[in-house]
Amino acid sequence: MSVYDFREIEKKWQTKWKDNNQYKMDTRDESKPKYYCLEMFPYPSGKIHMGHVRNYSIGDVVARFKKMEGYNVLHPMGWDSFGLPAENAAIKNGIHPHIWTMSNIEEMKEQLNVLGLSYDWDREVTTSTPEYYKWTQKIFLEFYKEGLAYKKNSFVNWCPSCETVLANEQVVQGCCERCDSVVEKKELEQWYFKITDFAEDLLKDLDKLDGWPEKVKLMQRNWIGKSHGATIDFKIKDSDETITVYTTRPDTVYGTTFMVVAPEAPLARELVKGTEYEAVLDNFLTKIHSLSSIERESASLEKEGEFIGKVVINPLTGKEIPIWVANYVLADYGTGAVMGVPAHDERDNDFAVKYNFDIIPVIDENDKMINSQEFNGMTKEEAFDGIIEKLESEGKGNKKTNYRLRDWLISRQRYWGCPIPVVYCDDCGIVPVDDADLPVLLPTDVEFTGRGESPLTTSESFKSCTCPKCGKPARREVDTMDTFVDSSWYFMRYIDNKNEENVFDSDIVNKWMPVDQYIGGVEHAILHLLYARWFTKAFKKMGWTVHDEPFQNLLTQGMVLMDGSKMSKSKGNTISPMEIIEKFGADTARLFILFAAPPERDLDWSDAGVEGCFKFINRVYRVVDELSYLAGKDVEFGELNKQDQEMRAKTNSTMKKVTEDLSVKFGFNTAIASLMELVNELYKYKELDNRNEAVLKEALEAIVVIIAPFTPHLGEELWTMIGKEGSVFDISWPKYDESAIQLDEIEIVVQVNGKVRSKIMVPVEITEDEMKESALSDDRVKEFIEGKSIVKVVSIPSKLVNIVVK
Ligand code: ANZ
Ligand code: ZN
Repeated sequence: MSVYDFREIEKKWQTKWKDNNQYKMDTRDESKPKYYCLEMFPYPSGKIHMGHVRNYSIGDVVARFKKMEGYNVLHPMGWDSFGLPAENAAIKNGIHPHIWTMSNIEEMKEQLNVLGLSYDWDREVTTSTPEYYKWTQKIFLEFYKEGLAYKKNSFVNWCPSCETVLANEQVVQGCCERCDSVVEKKELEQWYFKITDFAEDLLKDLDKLDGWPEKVKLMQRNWIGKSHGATIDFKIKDSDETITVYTTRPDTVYGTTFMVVAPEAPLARELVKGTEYEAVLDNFLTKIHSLSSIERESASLEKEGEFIGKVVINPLTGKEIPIWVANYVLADYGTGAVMGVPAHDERDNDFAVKYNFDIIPVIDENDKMINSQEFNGMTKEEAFDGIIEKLESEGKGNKKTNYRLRDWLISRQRYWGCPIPVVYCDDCGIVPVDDADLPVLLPTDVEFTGRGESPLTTSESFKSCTCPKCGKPARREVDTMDTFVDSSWYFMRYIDNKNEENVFDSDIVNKWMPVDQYIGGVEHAILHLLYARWFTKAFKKMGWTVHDEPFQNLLTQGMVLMDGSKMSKSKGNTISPMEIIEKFGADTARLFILFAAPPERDLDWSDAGVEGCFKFINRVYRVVDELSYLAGKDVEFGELNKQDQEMRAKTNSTMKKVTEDLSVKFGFNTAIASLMELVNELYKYKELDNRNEAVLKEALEAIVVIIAPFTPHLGEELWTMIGKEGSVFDISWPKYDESAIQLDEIEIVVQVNGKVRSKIMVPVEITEDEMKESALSDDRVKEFIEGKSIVKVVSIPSKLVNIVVK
């Protein structure tokens, strides 16, 4: 008898897989249908954590199962390897970010291999290598040509500690997502991607994504934030100019008693130009700049403002209304100007109370319009349409939909990112780098001090260049791109990662996209997915690809918790995957993580659970070892007795359940649970004196095949032990014998007071008492007997239960 030596087994199979190129696949092989299984690629921090183990174990089961189902499976892995940590390491330890990154990648790749993941490493992409970022740069230039990348001067979120610009989404409640410092505002010229051009498509195409969790689609919808309303023009008194506001409540226009403008908006500056109010605005700006964005956007913000000297006229009432600047108006939403309706808007109300503006209600308690001239008596919905119509006919406003979505600010004042491939020439302005000169390489002579603006400014060799257009001395762009740019198209590069001529070959990408199954953390539910969706739409518009959406199905896996809270370094409640693997092996780690909870739910770490899985694996190993003598034996079912039939039924119904669990939903935990039952049954059955060896063999093979995708090293080992050749992953997923299952259960009818109320499945050999019990505990039956008293229960064996209640 041999013992389960996971160290030897796992090493052995990892080596074999590597030597045999087991996971190499050919995207141009058309003999099978394609299946693209993708897990979110990691940032190479150097060590994998339990979240990775979970994410990648799920993906691995899907990939292995789909392959056995007969698909040509693309299952790649790579590295999202630009980003701040490498640069911080350089500042702290003086290691060049490239060296730090590459050594982390090596370490992490080793760890992923130790987990037994079925990646085709020939398709690996590393976003920080010139081979990859050359194409990120090419994409940028194509976007620029299409007008999808542009530069603008604007107030940006500035983290004083990271000394970098942050995108809105990197600001969490007014603080830097990375270091928690309070974010400030700073005016800079920045590159943007015009994602708002596709706002409507990004919203509407969510409806096509049946395979996405509703909650993720909702988060995307909210982020895009479409609203319906109107723009209304207010004429400035004694001037030809007008101020346009965006409102979602045109029905309240008669209740407008003031106008408020965002102090940072260019409009505010224009309004005070050349007047004594210039100083007022300046003072006010200084005052609010010391306010954090948390405070600016919070509902409880103490509203503050200043009159800035001008008056507008309400287009419908002709009434004069003062213009103020106010801290609660945002410069980059709508038009940056708001009509103040204190009777119906809370923020406006706070402001009006503080500064003594009139509060005129225009809708009464019965939801009828008042104080609104000819609209009085209407519902607010009627007034909404009616007022827009009136404004439009008088040329004073327009119906308007608005999106909360902002363009994507991609400039970063950082070194370790993809250089933006443009130069600035005094004569020619912004000049794109020629394709032939790509990639614009990151220089190596850079100082990492952690201060000032982009570190690239410290490299003279990088900064000074010649203009591609006129040949005169020019300056190179010193900002790099947001790393979300790199991860917005990596899944297309995997398909054709060796292409040296182009970003990718359109034909092959069109064949392989969209990704059939994408798996990753819910923390990427908004930005990464939105950006990847936008890239996909932009590529389509440029004629590179044909698909509308990148990810057909999305699984967002739950977190790995320890005592109810997320495992995290800062909380010190982490378990290192490598320690677990050391102790129990990768197969046990994988099995536990797949068994402990459904994939989309949070999972509570349990040492006892891990040990339980280890014991189970040992149990499987022992029984296979014990029965492996059957390998060389020719056996036949012959005449089967009741117990043989039951064992066969169990084997085949388990096969059926696992197949369904894996192909229609991600029922890994339930699949493993039924496998455990099957193993228990086999243990009992094999002890019978008159056991049938063909039945044993059938059960044994089923167990080996079922366990293989979850615990691949063990699967291969057992496959060899039962006398099979080659890899278990090269076989077709076995079919089950439906006729063997039928025996196992029968359907019986349940009546309440003589009326058929339910049909339930029960084991063939059920006793009458058990039959009655099952009937009484059936959910549908319960509805009819709840709160009533049971007079009697009668039954006909294998057929019917009748419950009499009153
Ligand atoms: C008048 C009004 C009356 C408004 C009322 C609301 C309620 P959503 O729904 O989020 O799109 N608004 C417009 N631009 C703004 C800006 N730059 N900064 C701050 N607030 C702004 O919000 C649209 C509403 O937010 C608009 O409708 C406007 O106030 C305000 F009973 O106009 B409303
Ligand atoms: Zn020039």
